Amino acid sequence: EKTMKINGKQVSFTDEANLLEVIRKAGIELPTFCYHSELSVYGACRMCLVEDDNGRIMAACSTPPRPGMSIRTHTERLIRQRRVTLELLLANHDRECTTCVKSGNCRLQELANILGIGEIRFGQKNGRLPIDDSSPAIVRDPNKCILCGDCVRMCEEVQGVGVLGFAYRGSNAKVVPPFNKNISEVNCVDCGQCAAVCPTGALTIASHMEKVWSALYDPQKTVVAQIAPAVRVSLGEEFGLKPGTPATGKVVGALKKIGFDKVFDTCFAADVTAIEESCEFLERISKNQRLPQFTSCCPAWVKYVELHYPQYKDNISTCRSPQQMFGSLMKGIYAKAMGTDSENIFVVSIMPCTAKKSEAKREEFFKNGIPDVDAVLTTQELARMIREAGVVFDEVEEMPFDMPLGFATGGGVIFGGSKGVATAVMRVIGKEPDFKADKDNPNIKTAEIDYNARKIKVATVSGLGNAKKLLEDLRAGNKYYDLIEVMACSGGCIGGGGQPQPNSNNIRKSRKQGLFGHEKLMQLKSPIENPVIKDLYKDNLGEPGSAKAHAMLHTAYTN
Ligand code: HC0
Ligand code: SF4
Repeated sequence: EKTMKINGKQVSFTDEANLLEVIRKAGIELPTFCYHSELSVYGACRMCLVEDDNGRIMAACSTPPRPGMSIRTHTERLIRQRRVTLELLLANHDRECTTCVKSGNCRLQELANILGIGEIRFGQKNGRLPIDDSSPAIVRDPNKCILCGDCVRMCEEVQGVGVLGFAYRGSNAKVVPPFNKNISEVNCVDCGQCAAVCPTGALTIASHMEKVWSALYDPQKTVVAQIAPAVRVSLGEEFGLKPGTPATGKVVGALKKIGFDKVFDTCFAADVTAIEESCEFLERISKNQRLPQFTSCCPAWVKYVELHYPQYKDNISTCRSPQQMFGSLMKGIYAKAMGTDSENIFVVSIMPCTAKKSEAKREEFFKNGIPDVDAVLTTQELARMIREAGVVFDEVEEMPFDMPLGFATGGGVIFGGSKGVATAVMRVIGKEPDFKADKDNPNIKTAEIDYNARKIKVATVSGLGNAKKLLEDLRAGNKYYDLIEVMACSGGCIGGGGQPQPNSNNIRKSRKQGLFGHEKLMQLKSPIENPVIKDLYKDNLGEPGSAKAHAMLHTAYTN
């Protein structure tokens, strides 16, 4: 164990990567914009400056801790410097906080308050840059960018997509897509991870809240919600619950208070997905065709393959995602049973995800000009709507999901964390995979399953950067798997771009524990045990994989 002095007190440390980690572990908070433990160190925001006994000033994030060091974190000089840095950032920043969606959750606003910035002595830059709202998922407001580069590094280092970068120099520097194009014109996959790390309102989520309010106010419309698996263990964070606390009953209760007519569970549709996907998988295995089979429930992953690895398009399962299966079943079968029709039913998904907004708009998922899913709210947007409606979350009475589309098995619930989809698909064929980290790449988890004298090899991976490595291994013939689950966000949907911020590694772990702990309490584990789905096949679809099931639950991705 090594020791150093922070503000005159001895502090011990071990393998912390930098001074900032040691300082924070010692219970002292230093402000930062550009530091994220999962991204490379950029050292550009100059907020985490510290001073040694010789008056030397250094950025804590980019200084390795050394035994015997003695540093101070809050001297008069440091505080003055931080204030000037922040004032300069604010001078270049659109300060219309009252109308900014990020207000109350903005790091710039928070630090201006903590550092006691009362006035800004520098003149504001003239002229406003246009807002890019071309993407169905993300809105980019360059007037609010502080050039911390968090989004650039997230997109490049973690997601391996790389559609954001720095352009121009000096006071004209900007973060933009290549050639200053709009987001919709570049190879963005809508995962929203850029917005999840943006400390200000420069990258935010395209909102569907107005659309949903209008439907709720419209007496003609029957408004139904479906709640994604990952939302139940994260929404509570917006209202002071510990990350990972399951709040399913509260979410249902809150939606009813807001005015939703019915509240159903996406996990029900996830059960259907697992059944259809395993049927498709067994068929491919028996014919030895289009293997490996890739899961298709993450739309950012589907778009990633379409844009970046089109040679693998046929490997994607033809199953629609649970979100889209739900929409199709709701409008195609259950609307009638509810005494309404597909024109008057308005389906709202509550998702941890920004890419689900673009998925719902894909032309494959429209029938006669009507979308199967009308609006997609992220967890963040739902929290806003709850507040806007004056609903006190603490006091909301817990309620059960409505039947019949509110009944799910544990297999459907675990879809929200990585390994969940592949596990549920294997449960349908009667197996429980035991995933282990791959020895060559610990980010890939694999399992082998004995099935009819054949070994089935399953792999799961999350984070598109990790998926890219796996694809490269497949392409080079270094690796082979039969079934591959890919979720674009680290840890799966629990780490989605629409989840409450922060979305750090530790918080994701808690959400995952919450979700998998919640599934332990469920009586039925395998999707094929779901009684509502048994009836669905018996009364409507026939067998898994039937022509009718294909028409309603599968697709051909046409892009
Ligand atoms: Fe997911 Fe899903 S698990 S993608 O991450 O498959 O968004 O939570 O709703 O559709 O079920 C997101 C989460 C879902 C879908 C499900 C799948
Ligand atoms: Fe959306 Fe989940 Fe895919 Fe992330 S992993 S893009 S939250 S579906």
